[in-house]
Amino acid sequence: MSYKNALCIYPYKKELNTVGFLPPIGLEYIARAIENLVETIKVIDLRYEKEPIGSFIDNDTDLVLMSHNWDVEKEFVEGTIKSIPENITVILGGRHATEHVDELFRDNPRIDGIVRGDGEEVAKEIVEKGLSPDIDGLSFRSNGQIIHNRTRMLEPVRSDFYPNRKLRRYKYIVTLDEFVSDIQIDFILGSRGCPYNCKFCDFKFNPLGEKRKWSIRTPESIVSEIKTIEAGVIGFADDIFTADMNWVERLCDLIIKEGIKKKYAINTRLEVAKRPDVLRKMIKAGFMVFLIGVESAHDKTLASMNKGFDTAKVRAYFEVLKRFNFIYHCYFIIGNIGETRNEMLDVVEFAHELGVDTVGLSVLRATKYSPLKEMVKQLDDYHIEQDSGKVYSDMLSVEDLQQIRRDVNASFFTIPVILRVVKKMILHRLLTLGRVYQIISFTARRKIKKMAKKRTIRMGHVVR
Ligand code: B12
Ligand code: SF4
Repeated sequence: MSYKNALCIYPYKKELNTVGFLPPIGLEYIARAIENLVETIKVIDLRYEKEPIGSFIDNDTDLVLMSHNWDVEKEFVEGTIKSIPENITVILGGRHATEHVDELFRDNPRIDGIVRGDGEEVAKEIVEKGLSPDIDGLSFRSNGQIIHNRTRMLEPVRSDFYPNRKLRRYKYIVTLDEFVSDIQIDFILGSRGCPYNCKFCDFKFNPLGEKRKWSIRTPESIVSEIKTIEAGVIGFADDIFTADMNWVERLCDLIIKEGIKKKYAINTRLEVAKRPDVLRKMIKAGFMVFLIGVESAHDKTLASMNKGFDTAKVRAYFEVLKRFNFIYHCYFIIGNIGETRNEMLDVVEFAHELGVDTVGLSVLRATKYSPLKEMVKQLDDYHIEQDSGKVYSDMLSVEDLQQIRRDVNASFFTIPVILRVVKKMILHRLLTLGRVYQIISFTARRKIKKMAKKRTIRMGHVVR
């Protein structure tokens, strides 16, 4: 073996401000892949660690494996890379690393190698052979040059292989802003890829810009992994969990048969409403939160993004969904091409009419491989902000769009909506009465803070 003592690092301090920390299962997959090849292995998550990085490195450490998924906290991530002693090989992997190979090598002389795309097999080969031109999917530094090896073929998701959660030093807890629950959360991967083709979406692409072939694990393997998980709430990291409802039904049957009592959150599509028989089983098996992309309140937008449904269908699907007590968290995009400010604000009324429980709002982004890039290029009045990829127009700047996003968010969360969510959480046994009181006072505090902030902004406008 070329390396014996590995340290795996998740190198962020905050990640997102709104949701709590979720476990870095990508890095834990890498740890699982090499655990039998090295003599020692540690996984540390810097969001939790109080001690400096040096306290986890000893004289024997010869390999550092780091996830680099996002373009946030640049200084902190780069500082961490810089602080690794010279004698240790530093390898990066993950989404951001895959999309920014050359920039990262240029700006960080301490990076020895970058793994592009899925890292399990590449990491294994690195431990076995060192940084070698034979390893597909690896870019590495050699005599002052950057060598880019061939791209690796994408493998289907594996049934026999789980992330290594045993090396975890922390408990991951459901958190929203300052509200910290006592509920443990974990993540699991049941499938990879997505058979649909929505135009704005890069879920279905791997970080190399290739459309990953959709593949699923056996329900048996998922259930046996679930049995190893301590947390009561599990999020499926799948791009789309419900592409094959017969598979979902088999999984539910197995969970019910095994008597497993956990709660699950999934990314899904509205078309699940076509199978109320499976929805009934999903409730029984513990499925609780549906994350659904509705994207817009307007037919012209839904058609242009190739979403596969119009607003009439959305209404019809929700008529079925409303019969089930899942918590519906729906994604909407602010800044859809061709929509006016008022059309964007229509999200509030549309979501209320449907019976959506919570909304996830994001400003339209054209990421590195997004087909949207071509679309925007053809339009004189639309542009892409360089670093963020956010799409804006001559009519509405990125700042305007962000304000619309804040306005939609603030108007959506009314008292009846909040009470419905609380009721559903009680039904799913996620909340006790004590917790309900805490949430209500937390929400009230948040609302008051927001109103105060809004007033300050308005006053700011008057002064200017
Ligand atoms: C869970 C999740 C989150 C969690 C992250 C939890 C965590 N700590 O990991 C949270 C909620 C924090 C999150 C936030 C965001 N997310 Co998110 N998220 C996901 C989701 C659903 C699952 C990620 C996952 O676990 N995948 C499964 C694991 C196995 O894959 P993986 O992490 O990629 O790891 C593999 C490789 O990358 C590689 N690898 C990873 N690390 C390493 C390290 C080494 C050394 C090596 C060798 C290899 C390697 O090997 C791993 C195994 O194959 C994905 C969608 C998806 N299906 O992937 C979106 C996704 C990654 N998120 C996305 C986005 C856009 C965001 C947000 C910007 C959303 C927002 N508007 O705020 C934020 C960004 C956060 C930030 N800091 O700014 C996009 C990224 C798009 C892009 N092109 O970059 C995705 C793809 C969804 C999408 N298309 O919109 N997200
Ligand atoms: S938005 Fe969802 S359904 Fe559409 S392509 Fe992306 S992952 Fe698939």
